[in-house]
Amino acid sequence: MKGVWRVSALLMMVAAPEAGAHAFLDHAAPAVGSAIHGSPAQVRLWFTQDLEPAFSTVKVLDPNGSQVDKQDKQVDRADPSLLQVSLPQLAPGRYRVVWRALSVDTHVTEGDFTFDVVP
Ligand SMILES: [Cu+2]
Repeated sequence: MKGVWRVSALLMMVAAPEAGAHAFLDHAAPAVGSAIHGSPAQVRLWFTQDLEPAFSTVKVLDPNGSQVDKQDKQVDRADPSLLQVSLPQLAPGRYRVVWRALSVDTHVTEGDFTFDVVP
């Protein structure tokens, strides 16, 4: 699989025995490590648990590390396990999605992954 993804929940799994209940990234659109033709309108992250909207964040960084999303991140009201942010038109390149999720179980997980925009 291309691209890179990291999740730093290991520490918390040791610290909290009910670690299985954390909000882990289930899937995303664009998918983790994917290459997509054309610029996506938004990035959507589905977690394994519902999120606390006020403390859950997602940023999209361009190949220079600059934040390019519209800074309008939100947790979907109908599906509180879905965190999303919208994007302007993106030039071809590798983008990094950096997320931090506060689950309704009060635990925090964080991670990042990349996707490629190809012409
Ligand atoms: Cu938890």
